[in-house]
Amino acid sequence: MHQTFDAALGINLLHANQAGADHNREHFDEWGITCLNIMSSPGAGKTVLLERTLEKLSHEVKIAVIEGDMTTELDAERLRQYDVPVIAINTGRSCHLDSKMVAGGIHRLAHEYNPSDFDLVFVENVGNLVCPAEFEVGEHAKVALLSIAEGEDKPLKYPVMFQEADCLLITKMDLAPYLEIDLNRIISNVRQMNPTVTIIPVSAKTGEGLDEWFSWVSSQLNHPATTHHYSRLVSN
Ligand SMILES: Nc1nc2c(ncn2[C@@H]2O[C@H](COP(=O)(O)OP(=O)(O)OP(=O)(O)O)[C@@H](O)[C@H]2O)c(=O)[nH]1
Ligand SMILES: [Mg+2]
Ligand SMILES: [Zn+2]
Ligand SMILES: [Zn+2]
Repeated sequence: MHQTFDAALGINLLHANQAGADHNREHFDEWGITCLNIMSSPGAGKTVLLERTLEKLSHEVKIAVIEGDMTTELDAERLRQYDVPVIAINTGRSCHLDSKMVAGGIHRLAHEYNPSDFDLVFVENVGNLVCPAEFEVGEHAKVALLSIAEGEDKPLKYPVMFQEADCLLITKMDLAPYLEIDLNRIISNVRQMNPTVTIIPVSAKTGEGLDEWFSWVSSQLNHPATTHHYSRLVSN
């Protein structure tokens, strides 16, 4: 997180962010929308996963995307090809989305569409394994991606992301034969951080694990996890 040299400032920042996250969640709940916050380090495969997911689910489920990137609308343009509303948010110098930026996005969505028509909003966060995990944006569940190429030790070195995730996708499984990496070791390191997280190894290239991912997404439509991660962070 930013400005960790001053713990009090950090707590204040998170408190202010939490008020905005609660505001956003109230909107989502009022409109009957489930919001999933998709997070990972840069390039782990968030946008490709969303492309596969929109391809599969956007005919049955009414979906919108809030796409966060520091600059450019490159990812937003990729997702617009699937005929869903994609609200692009450029964060400038900030390496995560905060609840105020996402509020801007959902107010735009509500202005341009009837928000009650939507079932599901995906937020693609800025590629970063650290602060997106701490800045709640009003989501009902957090999804973290870790690509198989990133190393077995990442859950231990970047614990907050793995502690906070409700679902962890281990991505790019098609690359596993080319790497000296032990999937079971990754899984046991994740379990050390978070014994209850749903873990799904996937490949957007071969389709491995995607059906299980689609089922998990569908299960969130009726029974969202709605964990209040922030309270846990502050009280600990
Ligand atoms: N081999 C393989 N490559 C993948 C897979 N998923 C994504 N990629 C590749 O990984 C690169 C990054 O994918 P993106 O989906 O753009 O990653 P991202 O997490 O959205 O990246 P940022 O938004 O920049 O953080 C692209 O070249 C993808 O084609 C996969 O399952 N297998
Ligand atoms: Mg992306
Ligand atoms: Zn940041
Ligand atoms: Zn509002």
